[in-house]
Amino acid sequence: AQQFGMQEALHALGIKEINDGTSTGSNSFSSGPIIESYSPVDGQLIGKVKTTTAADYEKVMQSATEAFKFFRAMPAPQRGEIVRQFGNKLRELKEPLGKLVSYEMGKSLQEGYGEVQEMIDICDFAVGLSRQLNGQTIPSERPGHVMREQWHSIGVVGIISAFNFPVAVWSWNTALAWICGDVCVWKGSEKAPICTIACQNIIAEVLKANNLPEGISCIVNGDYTVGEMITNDTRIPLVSATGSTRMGRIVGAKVAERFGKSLLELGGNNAIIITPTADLKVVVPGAVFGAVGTAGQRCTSTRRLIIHESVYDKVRDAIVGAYGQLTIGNPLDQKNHIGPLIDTDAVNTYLAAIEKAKAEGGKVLVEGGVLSGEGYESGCYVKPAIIEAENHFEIVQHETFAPILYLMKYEGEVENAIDLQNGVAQGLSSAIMTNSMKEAEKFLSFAGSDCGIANVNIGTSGAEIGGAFGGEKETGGGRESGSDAWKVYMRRQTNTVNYSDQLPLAQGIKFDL
Ligand code: UN1
Repeated sequence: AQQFGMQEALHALGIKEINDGTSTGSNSFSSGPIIESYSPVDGQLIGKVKTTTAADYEKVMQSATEAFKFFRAMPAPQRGEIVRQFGNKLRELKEPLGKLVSYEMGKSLQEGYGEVQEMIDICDFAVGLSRQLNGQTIPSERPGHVMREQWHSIGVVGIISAFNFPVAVWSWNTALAWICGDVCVWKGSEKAPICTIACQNIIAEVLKANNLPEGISCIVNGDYTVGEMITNDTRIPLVSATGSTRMGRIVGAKVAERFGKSLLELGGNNAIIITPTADLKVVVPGAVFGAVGTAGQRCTSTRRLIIHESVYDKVRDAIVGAYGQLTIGNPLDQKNHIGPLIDTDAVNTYLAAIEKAKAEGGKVLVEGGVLSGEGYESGCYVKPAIIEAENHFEIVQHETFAPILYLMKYEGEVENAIDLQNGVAQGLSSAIMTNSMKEAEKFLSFAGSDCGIANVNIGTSGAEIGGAFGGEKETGGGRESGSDAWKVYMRRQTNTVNYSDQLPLAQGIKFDL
C-alpha cells in the first residue's frame, strides 16, 4: 500500500519551500537565477531551484577540497559504513523518492522504485567493496626487491547526469567514489532538479549524523554552463558524464585537454536479434519493455529489432499485437505501462523522427502521435510507434530518446544479423534471442556484438548493478557501477621497494661508480 501522496513524499524528502519560493539542498550554495521544475505528468510546478553562479561554484569547490583532505584519511571500511547508512536511508525513503522520480521525470512508478532499488543495491555492493580495494604484489626481477600496486583516492569527482535516471546514475558514481575516499560535486539534470535536491538532503543527513564534512557530497544546479565549470576545472581529476553523444564529445575533449580522466556513458542504439529458434514468450515482453519502458528514454532502450526473415511475420504480428495492450497515462497510476516524455521538446524530436523515418521510406506498422484530452494536459504523452525500416536510414543510425522501434529483416546466418547490429556508431547494449548455443556463442564471441553489454534471451535494458555498465564507440567507453569499475575512481601507484644492501638496476644495466 502507498503511504505517501506527492506532498507527503516531498516532505519526507526534506523538500520545502523557503521564503522566496525556492527549494535548496544542503551545501548547494546556489544564489543564481531560478529554474522551475514542471512535472511532465500533469504540467504542474513541483518546485523552484536556484542555479549555481561562478562565485557559488568556488564555495562548493572549497568545501569539497577541504572535505577530501579529511575523507581520504578515513579508513575505507569506515567510509563503507557511511555508505551502508546511506543505503539504509534509501530503504526507508524508497517510496517517496521513487514517487518523486516518477512525478518529476515521468517514468512509471514501478520504474521509479526500481531506480531507487538500484541505488540501494549499489550501496550494498560498495559496502562490501570498501574492504576490497586491493592492490597486488608483483614479482620483481631484482633480488631483495618487491613490487606492489596501491590504489589511492583520486580527489574531487565531478558527476554530470541526465534526466532519465535522475537519482540512480548519481549513486552508481557516488557510492563507489565515497568508499574510494573521493568527494563528489554533482550537476544533476536541470530537467529534474528536485530529484537532485532530494538526494543531496538524504546524504547530507547521514553526513551530519556522523559529524562528517558536508563537502563530501556537493551539488551544483543549472544547465551546461554549470557543467562547463566542472569540465574546465583542473581541481577535478575525474569527470563522470552521462548523457548524449553530443554532450560527451564536448566534455570528453575538454577534460582530455587538461589531462583529466573522463568516464563517459553516452548514447546507445540497441538492438535485439531475433533468430528462428527464439522463444516468443521471451521475445515479446523483452522487446516491448525494452522499447517502451521509461517511454523509450533509457540509454539502453531497444531501438531496433533485427528479425530472421523466416519468423519475421510471426514476430512482427506478436509485437504489434502486444502494443495494442499498452496503456499510456499518469505513470503514478500503476495500471499504466507508459508515462509521458520528459518535455514538449522531446515530443517534437519524437514527431520529427517519425516524419524522417517515413521520408526515408519507413513503413509505419504502429502509428505514433501525441495524446490530448483529459489526463494528457501536459502535452508530453505520446503513443509508442513501430516502423519497418532499414539499418542504413539516417534516422535509424541516430538515437531518438522516445518510444520508436525500428523493425528490420535479416537473411541467412546469424553473422548477417550481427553485422546489422554492429552497423551503427553507438555500442552500448545488445541482445540475441535464440535457443541455438552456436548462435549465442557467436554473438558473444570476439566476432559478435561490439557492445559493452551483450545479452542472451533477455532484452537490452534493465542491467543489474553488479556488472560494469557502459559501452564502446560513440557510447564513450566508460564503465560505471559493478565489477572493477571502482578503479577509475582511484589513482594507481606502482611501488618498488629495495630491502637489500645493493642497488641493482632493472634491465641488468651496469652503472659502476
Ligand atoms: C541509463 O539509461 O542511463 O540498464 C541507465 C538499464 C538501467 C540503467 C539505464 N539499469 O536500463
